[in-house]
Amino acid sequence: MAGPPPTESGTIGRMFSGRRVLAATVAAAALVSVPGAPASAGGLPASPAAVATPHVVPAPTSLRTVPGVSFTLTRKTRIVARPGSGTAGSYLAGVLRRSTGYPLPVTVSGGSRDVIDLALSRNEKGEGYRLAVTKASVRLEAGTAEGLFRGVQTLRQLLPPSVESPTRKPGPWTMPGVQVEDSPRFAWRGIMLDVSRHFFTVQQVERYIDQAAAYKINMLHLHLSDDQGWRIAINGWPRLTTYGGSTAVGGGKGGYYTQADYTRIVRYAAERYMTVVPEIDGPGHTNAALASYAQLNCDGKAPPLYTGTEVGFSSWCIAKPVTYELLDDVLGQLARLTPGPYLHIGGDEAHSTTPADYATFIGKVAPIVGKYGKKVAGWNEIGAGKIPAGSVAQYWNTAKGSEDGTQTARDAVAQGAKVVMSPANHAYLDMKYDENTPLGQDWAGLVEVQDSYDWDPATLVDGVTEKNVLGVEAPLWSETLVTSDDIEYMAFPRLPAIAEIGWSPQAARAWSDFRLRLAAQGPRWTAAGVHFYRSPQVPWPTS
Ligand code: NGO
Repeated sequence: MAGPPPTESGTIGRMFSGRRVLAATVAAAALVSVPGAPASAGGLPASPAAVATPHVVPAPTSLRTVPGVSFTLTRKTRIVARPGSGTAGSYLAGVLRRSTGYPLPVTVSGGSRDVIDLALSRNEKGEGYRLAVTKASVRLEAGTAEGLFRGVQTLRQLLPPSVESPTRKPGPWTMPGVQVEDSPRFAWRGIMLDVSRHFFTVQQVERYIDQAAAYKINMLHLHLSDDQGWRIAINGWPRLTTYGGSTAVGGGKGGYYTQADYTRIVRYAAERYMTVVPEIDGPGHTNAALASYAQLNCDGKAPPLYTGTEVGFSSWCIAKPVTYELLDDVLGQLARLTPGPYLHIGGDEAHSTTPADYATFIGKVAPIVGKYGKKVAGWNEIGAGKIPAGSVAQYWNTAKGSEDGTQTARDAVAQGAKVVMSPANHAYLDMKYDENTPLGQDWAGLVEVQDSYDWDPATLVDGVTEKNVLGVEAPLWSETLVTSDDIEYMAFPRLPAIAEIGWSPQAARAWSDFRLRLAAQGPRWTAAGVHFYRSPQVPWPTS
């Protein structure tokens, strides 16, 4: 390899002993207070190469810079996407062509100079990848196409922020010489979007998918039904959407996905190696469906549509066979439309269902999910019912102090379930940042960026340890959110914090280091037109 041997560099070259990480963090703080600016603090000379120090989020397992080495994209650069590399090459070309204006042809083979070379390798597995930037080329290797796609997200962050612009910018397009080795801590790194309280179009969902994919998110949980709206067309039950989907919180016009729309979202996500998990909430949070069909109600009377924000007042009629006929159709159709292994059955806040009825309900619905070849996912409450081993319980209560949440999560684990961590006081993107945040709620407290970052999924709930945890997910509930700007303002910069918790080793994570790397994302979001919250906790670059 050309150039001097790799050295551990300030910000994210690390070995994962606690001491080592601390040293790296301190060095980072001294060297880079403003990302991209020449390092001069502490009397150190500015770097001779005008190439920004890499500030990658989520932090890779190891990143070493190679001093004096860099790679510059040119009009002649080619992207070589070798057989088996999936969408990684074309996705990268799509991002880079917009801002560079270069042709960047994608070919299946090619030379060794002026190329970005994506190849499968037996040395890597799963989502793991290895990235080497030298003077002549960029080489990305992974065991799977998915791994290459994750590596592409790291590669993007090595280029100047304006590379994220949707329109042509001047460059130069230079990356620092690096060697990266990386693989994720957790298999499930999710986002959830509530399309029920307010409806978001396919295009809005796609925009959020791309924004999340940049931080290596791999699960998209769609909250498709709630008291205020039913958002997925189900054959044989047209009123669920034509009536039950006709409004939203505050009385807006609502909306719904046809099955073709849903399939478009699933495909768009799959091209970004993101698995869709559809949620049909029950037995609570069911008013929109109950309003659509009188026969679903125990008293045979349909309640009115609901556009408020209270929770806990609705329940499926547990004793009526029609409830399960409906759910068989809904879950069967969703299973057919969803390539991913999970169907999410909700299960939260069933305050109008007796505990015995709740257990009956879970006992009837879980087998329907199994019958259609899928695994059960649900909010942690499902642990109170009988669920098959291999199910997923999503912990959403506030950390500590939630006896019920802790108990049901443990009950789920005792039945062989894994836990996805979404503690509301850390991971809920709909919580306000501070008392002045114009959007969001505060029932779980105010959640500033550091609150979203400083926790460990493996120690949050007593009795639920690392081996029980499948991953993390950042839910975005939409009672107060209407536009894509609203989504982005609540998700950025907290979503990257949750993404890093899901991806990076716990021992490698420190807030003092993360806030600097996060600051470097600001100009990227500005270039991309992402509307984000300029948290005072983060030293955003001023220019
Ligand atoms: C709770 C509730 C949702 C709300 C959300 C608002 C869960 C799992 N159920 O979380 O219906 O929208 O809080 O933050």
